Amino acid sequence: MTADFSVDQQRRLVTPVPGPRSQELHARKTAAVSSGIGVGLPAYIERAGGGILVDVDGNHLIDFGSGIAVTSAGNSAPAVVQGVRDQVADFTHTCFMVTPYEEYVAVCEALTELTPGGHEKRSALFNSGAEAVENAVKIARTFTGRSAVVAFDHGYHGRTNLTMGLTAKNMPYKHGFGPFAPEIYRAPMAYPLRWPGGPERCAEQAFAAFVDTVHSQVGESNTAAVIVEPIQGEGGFVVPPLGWLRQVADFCAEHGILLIADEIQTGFCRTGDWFACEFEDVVPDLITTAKGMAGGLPLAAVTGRAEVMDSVHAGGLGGTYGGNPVACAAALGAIETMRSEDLCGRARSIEGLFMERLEQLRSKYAAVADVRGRGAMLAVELTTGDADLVPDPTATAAISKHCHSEGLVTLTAGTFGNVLRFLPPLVAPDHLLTEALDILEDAFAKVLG
Ligand code: PLZ
Repeated sequence: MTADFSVDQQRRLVTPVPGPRSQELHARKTAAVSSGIGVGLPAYIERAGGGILVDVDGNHLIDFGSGIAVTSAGNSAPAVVQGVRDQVADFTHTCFMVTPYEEYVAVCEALTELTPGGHEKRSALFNSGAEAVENAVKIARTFTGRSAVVAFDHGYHGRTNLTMGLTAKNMPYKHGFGPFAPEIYRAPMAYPLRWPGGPERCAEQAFAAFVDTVHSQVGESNTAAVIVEPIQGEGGFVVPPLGWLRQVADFCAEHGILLIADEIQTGFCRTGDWFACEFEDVVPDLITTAKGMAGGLPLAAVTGRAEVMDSVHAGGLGGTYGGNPVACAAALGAIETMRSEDLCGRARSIEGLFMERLEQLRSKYAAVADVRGRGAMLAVELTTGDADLVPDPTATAAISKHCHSEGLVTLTAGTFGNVLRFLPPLVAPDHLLTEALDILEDAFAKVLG
């Protein structure tokens, strides 16, 4: 890998985290920003690159979050910076629907090439993941002439009204924000650790339960789409057992139901492939992408079969800023970086490095009920250590907090708040990852020891 980082790749703490300047800014935040916008670690960032975030007090923090799986190709990655600089100097906006430009088309061409399946495809660009999901549902309804959408337990698809309805978890995403959009149904998720019949029977039984939901509660011929994250993100990095996704895809194909793969978190090399569906050779009808695609600028897409995407009347899709030229230039830079640095391969080597250490934690602590994930999307699920798998969100939060105080930015996830998840930038050098895993090990000893 080319170590072309503008920021020194060393952890360095010069004040407690958060330090005094961050605390001052946080007081201003409290006075000016809605309390509805929560903050995980109030260390205010002024620079970042590689695997390091530099805060306003001068602390160099190791980044295990990538801004929730966004800065996979790096923070201010050189090709992203160059693309954005050039583009912002040329023009910042025309609205593609008014007078178009090449960068939008080039991003859609890249999506055709990179997403699963060799069939003819089309894409449409949007600003956020939630917006992409909303539009995927619109497109699926138009194409099929059906209205119902089936999502899964523990699924996360966004915070807009339709996507809140698709999202499973009440607190904090949905609580008090209803009523939600109609014609959304939920099937059990193939969650091996927590499947009542045990992990061995999870694939088969969860598939049967899914079929039963569609058949008896919705009706196959009323179902426009099934939306699934190939590995669940906010829901706790739940990895369904091999074979389950393929069965779901085959069932959808058999009944004319469109399969929407929500790869907003899993996409763009994160799981060791360009897209997580590839692991099982599943080709979705529609795929939603965002996050890692544009190196931190807001850009999202729906990509799908040409006949599906072209079933929508002209003017039926769009938005003022969707596919903004600066965001598209950033995406072209991020994609170029993923290709030239083989970031899919890098994600797989990160998996190897992490898994060895995480498995050690599993063998040492009964509270570690599961270690799972793929590529650089990895997690540990914590329980109170008994056979009932009672979730332990308190220990999870305490471990995360300890990591924060040591300058390691960690995230939690899961319906029960008991999953520590790891999403390092794919360009983070090994020595930082190793040091961060040492910090994590100390945090486990301190909290669970
Ligand atoms: N689908 C699979 O992971 C965004 C949300 C963080 P937006 N996940 C991070 C939060 O608390 O808001 C996400 C996702 C999957 C859709 C989305 C939504 O993407 O760009 O946040 O709208």
